[in-house]
Amino acid sequence: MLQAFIFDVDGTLADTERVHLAAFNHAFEQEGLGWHWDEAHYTELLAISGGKERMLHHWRQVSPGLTDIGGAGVTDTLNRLHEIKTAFYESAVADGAVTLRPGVLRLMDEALAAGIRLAIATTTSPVNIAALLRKAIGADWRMHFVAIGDASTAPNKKPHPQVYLQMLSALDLPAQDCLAFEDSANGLAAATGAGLRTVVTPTSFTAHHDFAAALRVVPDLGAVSLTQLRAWHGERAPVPLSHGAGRSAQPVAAKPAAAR
Ligand code: XBP
Ligand code: MG
Repeated sequence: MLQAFIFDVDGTLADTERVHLAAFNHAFEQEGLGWHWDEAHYTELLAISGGKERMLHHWRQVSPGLTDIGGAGVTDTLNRLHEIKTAFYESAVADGAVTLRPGVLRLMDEALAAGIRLAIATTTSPVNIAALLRKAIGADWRMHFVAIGDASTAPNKKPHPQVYLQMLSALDLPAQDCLAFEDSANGLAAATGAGLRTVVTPTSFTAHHDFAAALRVVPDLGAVSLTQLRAWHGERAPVPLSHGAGRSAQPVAAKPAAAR
C-alpha cells in the first residue's frame, strides 16, 4: 500500500539548474578562474552529481596537472568556490529565482491529507533545500517531511542508491510502499537501485536521458492526481534491488511530520 513519497529536489521539486549554473559561473568569475560553463556544457556536466564533484571533474578536464590555484590546493579551492556558489544560489532562490514545478505543492498537500508521508532524497546541499522550500512553503516547511537525505547525509551521490536507502530506513518502510519522484537518469538509477518505483518529470537539462526504468515519465505533475499515482503504483511489482544496495545505508534520524 502506498505510504510515502520520496522527492528529489533539483529538477523535480523545481527547475533549478539554470540558477545553479549562474551560481557556479558567478563563483568562477569572483575567483578569477577564467572558467565559464554554458548550458550545453553544463548539461553534460550534470552527469556528475554534486556541485563539488562536478567542479573537480571540470578541473581535471581542463587542467589535469594543476594542483594549486593562488596557493590553495584542490580541496580548499573547491570548498571556497562551492561556498561562494551556494551563497549566490541561496540568495537568488530567496529572491524568487525559482518556483516549484506544476502540481508539486498540490500533491504534497493531497498526500499529507491522505496520510501519505513525505521525504526528500537529493544530492544537493542542505542550505539549498531550505532556501527553496522556505520560499515555496513557508518558515514551517521542515515540519512536512519525515526525513531529508542530502549531500550532508549521503556522501555517495546518485546514481548510488545510498540517499534513497537512508530515506527508506528513516521512514521505516519497504520500497514497495513508497513512490520516488525524479528528473534525471542518475536520480532514476539511485531510486530504482533502492527498489523504488519512480515517476520521472524531465527538465530541458535531462529530457534526452534514458528513463526506460521509470514507472511513468510525464512532462510535469500538473495534471497528475493522487488517485492516478496510487493506480500507477499498484500496476507494477517492486523494482528488484541493485546488487548489494540493501547494505549501504546508514539510517538517518527521522523527525515526525506535523499535521499541516
Ligand atoms: C542535483 C545535483 C546538485 C545540484 C547542485 O541534485 O546534482 O549537485 O546540481 O547543488 P538533485 P550542489 O539530486 O536534487 O537532482 O552544488 O549543492 O551540489
Ligand atoms: Mg534532480
